[in-house]
Amino acid sequence: MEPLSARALIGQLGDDLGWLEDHCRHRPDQATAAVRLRLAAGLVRNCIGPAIDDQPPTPLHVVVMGGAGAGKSTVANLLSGAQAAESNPQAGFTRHPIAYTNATGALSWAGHVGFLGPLQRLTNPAPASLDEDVYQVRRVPADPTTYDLLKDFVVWDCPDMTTWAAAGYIPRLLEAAALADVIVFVASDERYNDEVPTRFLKLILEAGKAVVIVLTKMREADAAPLIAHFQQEVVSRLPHGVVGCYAIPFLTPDQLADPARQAGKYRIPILNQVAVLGNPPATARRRSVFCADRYLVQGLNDLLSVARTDLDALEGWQAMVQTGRNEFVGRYNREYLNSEKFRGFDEALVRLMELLELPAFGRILSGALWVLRTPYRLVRGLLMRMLSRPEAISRAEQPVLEDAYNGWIDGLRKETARRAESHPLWAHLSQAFHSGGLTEQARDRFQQSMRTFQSCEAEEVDRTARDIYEQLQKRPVALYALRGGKFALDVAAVSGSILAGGIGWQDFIIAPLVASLTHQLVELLGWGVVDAQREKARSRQQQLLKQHLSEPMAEWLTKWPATGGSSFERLQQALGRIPGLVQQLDTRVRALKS
Ligand SMILES: Nc1nc2c(ncn2[C@@H]2O[C@H](COP(=O)(O)OP(=O)(O)O)[C@@H](O)[C@H]2O)c(=O)[nH]1
Ligand SMILES: [Mg+2]
Repeated sequence: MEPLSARALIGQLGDDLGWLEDHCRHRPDQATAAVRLRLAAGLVRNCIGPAIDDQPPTPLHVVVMGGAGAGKSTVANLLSGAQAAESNPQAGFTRHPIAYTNATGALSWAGHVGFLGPLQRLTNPAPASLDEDVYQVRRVPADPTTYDLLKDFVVWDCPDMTTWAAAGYIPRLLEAAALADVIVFVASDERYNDEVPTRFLKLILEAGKAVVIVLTKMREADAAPLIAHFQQEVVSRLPHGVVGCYAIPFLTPDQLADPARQAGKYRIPILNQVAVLGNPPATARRRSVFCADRYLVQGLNDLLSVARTDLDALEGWQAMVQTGRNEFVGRYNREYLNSEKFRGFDEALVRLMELLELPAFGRILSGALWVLRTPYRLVRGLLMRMLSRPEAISRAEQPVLEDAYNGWIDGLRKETARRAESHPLWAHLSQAFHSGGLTEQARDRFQQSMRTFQSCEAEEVDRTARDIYEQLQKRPVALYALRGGKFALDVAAVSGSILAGGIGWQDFIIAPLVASLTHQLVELLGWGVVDAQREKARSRQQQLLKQHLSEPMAEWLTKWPATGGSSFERLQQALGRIPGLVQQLDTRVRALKS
């Protein structure tokens, strides 16, 4: 794969992962996979992307996440020092990520290409409950009398982690999670170990994020035991990465209204923890980027395994096509090729024997021998006619091919229909066979391939047969030696047997008999040569069938689901491309070290 520019790389990888995510989201059993893919795409776009595109490390991003009503907005206010986030008793109030930044800082970080993926930045103020693929940035005026985290950080308030299904607003919160340099995970006393938020927490830790836990709404006296309990029951079972665990007991309305001044006791330790994690910013950002990269590289197989069922189905189709192909070839052999006589070769034998006769003056001698063999020829012809069984009528090639092909396609059509319910690939193929034109397209292909095959085949058989005598014609020395040899054999045999028995009437029987025997011997040798060539032609023909017909047809059928802009084509593209893109990304991230 060509090395891409940082931006092209981020764009392409983000797209491919995003496509896979989308692909999984529509499968009921692949919600987890969709969540992971979205996080991975987010890491590429929001975390690694800006770093390899030479963006400055500041501001860092601290992202507040947690279950419904856990107190996320309250904690976001605590961090930013103002009551900027709408905390609301209504569960699921916040529907898109909201960034709190200081009043004067540049917003160039939000302008990086691919930032937060499909989330558009709202340009006009809107309530947190706006349920769209957007994010907004709210400016918080600095308060010189209190600690100002917004100097170096952007604080993000997020929608609730209420469902593990990657639908609705969940992808939005994953997008923000991917961006984070620090995650503040909020859990309330009463629901500190809810299943869904804890699963998200685990995922975020797996992605290498630094996590600060904040437990809320307990009685002051319960704070320490609750933290100990949480550490033991939850944190100890999670991957590493939880850097601190803090409690914010029930706040009074005053404290809620002015957290910076009234709730400093709880606020300052958390701010200190976040600030430490972000100091110096370049190191903090590098850590986020390296961890994200490691997650992608190490988790790649896992991420791509989401397409396992699709790949299984594609492989199942491939195997089905191959089985059909073997049957096609087997049937062609059985019903045509094995019984094909290649008549052209009989003629070649006649030509070969003719060649072995002496030319010119020798023809007279050959002629004499020919006359001598007359009784033999007559008897042989008679015998052959008596003995030869009526020939099994071998079928013509074309209908055999057509039938075998129809069998192949019918088999595929039936099997795909049978499996249509089990995977979208089968449904796609079955539909294509029945009404999507696949049958017709395949037939066109087949006809085309068959024409090529047959023309190559005719030429090939003809050439192999011709070769039998042409090779000899081209080598006059060998030809004369053979002719001479045959003649010498004839003469020696005839004269030898005459001399042995003495001259007499019996020679009229012996001479033709011996001349016939030697001729028959030579003809048998000729048959041997021709039969060997006939077999050669048969196996060449098998090769031609493979080369021009069965193989291209099988290949075309195998690839069919992954062509024509189908989702399987996109799937194969994505799967083929992602590993190389991740490798390029990894190379760029490693280069950041120096
Ligand atoms: N009294 C009191 N109410 C709280 C406290 N923390 C959160 N709440 C209330 O709990 C509700 C949910 O809090 P919020 O921060 O909006 O939770 P989110 O849904 O996670 O953002 C709101 O009505 C808050 O005012 C607290 O410490 N004390
Ligand atoms: Mg909220």
